Amino acid sequence: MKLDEQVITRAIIERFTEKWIDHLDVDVAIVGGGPSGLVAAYYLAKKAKKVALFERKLSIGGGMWGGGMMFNEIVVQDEGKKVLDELGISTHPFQTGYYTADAVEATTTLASRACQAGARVFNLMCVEDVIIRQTDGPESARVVGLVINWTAVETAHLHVDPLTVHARYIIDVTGHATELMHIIERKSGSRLLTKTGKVMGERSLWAEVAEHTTLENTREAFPGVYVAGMAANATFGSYRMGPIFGGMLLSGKKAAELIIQRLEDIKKSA
Ligand code: 48H
Repeated sequence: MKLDEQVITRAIIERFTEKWIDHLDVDVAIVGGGPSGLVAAYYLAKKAKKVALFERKLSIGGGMWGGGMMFNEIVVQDEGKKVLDELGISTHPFQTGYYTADAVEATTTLASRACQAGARVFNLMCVEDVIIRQTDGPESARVVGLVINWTAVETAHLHVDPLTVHARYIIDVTGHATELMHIIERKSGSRLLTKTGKVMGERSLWAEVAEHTTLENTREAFPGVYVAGMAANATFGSYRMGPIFGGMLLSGKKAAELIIQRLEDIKKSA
């Protein structure tokens, strides 16, 4: 068979454009392709929800590739192991209640399960703002979409306007930076659903407490926006946990379950 460069080029442009147009209005837009974002994408897509995940970097996986301090192994506890089991990721008992997993196997399998379940990943795109609608004054404000741009535009500080995507729900899984919640705090003119009404900030390392609070803090932090993973603790003012990943996995799963419930409720009441 003779290969035609024009066909190859057209195939890429047409297929990417189709994929993108098909995801301009989604059930859930996920900001960040770290472990919690990928797990959320997997469980949402598995329930046939339309999911677009935006990741600033070329590679998805966030902080999981590097394990702890570039030793590419991660640790999970009993509860976290269950999620790895469900996803088909091998775990190895270390001592009672602690398991390790190869960080590269964990990251690549998470990514592949999310994509194969139907979630669409848009890498090299960053979310630079949100779309907010108010039906009745600032207290009725709700995030209804994202403002996205190429990472290359951000990196090169080019003055190029962004494009948009609409979503019924959004998950901020941007990790330690909690980027979306900071933008919403700054621009919405409304309080976040935290005690202070603002991003409360991440506290120093305390693995035991942080792993529990990651789950408790996985919830709606502004109408239409859930926080999960490290961003959940940063938003609601709890601790970091170091390279134990059970909380991240369980948090992504919990965010997906909460949103699935909300979407089902909307469907029933329609
Ligand atoms: C597009 C963006 C944007 C944006 C950021 O940091 P992550 O791995 O986040 P989590 O919460 O899934 O996992 C946290 C974990 O990796 C970790 O850091 C832990 C457990 N730390 C404990 C400790 O004590 O240090 O992934 C976030 C992803 C990254 O890939 C970013 O590039 C991406 O989000 N991202 N993508 N638009 N505005 N902001």
